[in-house]
Amino acid sequence: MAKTLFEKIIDREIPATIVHEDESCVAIQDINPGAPMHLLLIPRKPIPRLCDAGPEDQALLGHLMLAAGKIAAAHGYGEAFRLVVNNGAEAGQSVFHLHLHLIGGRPLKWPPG
Ligand code: D5M
Repeated sequence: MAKTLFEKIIDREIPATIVHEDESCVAIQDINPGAPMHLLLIPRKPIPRLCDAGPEDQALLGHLMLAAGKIAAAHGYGEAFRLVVNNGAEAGQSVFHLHLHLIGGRPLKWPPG
């Protein structure tokens, strides 16, 4: 299987600004930020979409959520941030390696577009 874009970033084959790394995920700055903080939390495991995750991924998904809160706090936005997962092309997903958008630092409207 060809590596995903995010696997190449994790493997340092493509440059990115890495702001967090642990045994199961990496967080990078989004190349096209939509807010003062716009990070992508990427599991090392290349699950294409959230709907492709299985019961074996339960701990990993929980890890991503908890890591997101800690990373938001480390960036000064621990009390006000948003997590977004685009699942599928029709929902706006463009990179088919599961990732959580972690957004903060400006007022956020609801519902998103
Ligand atoms: O989100 C995919 C996100 O990935 C989108 O916000 C742009 C970002 N992106 C694309 N290429 C790069 C690189 N090279 N570095 C950092 N960020 C990148 P989605 O939910 O799939 O639309």
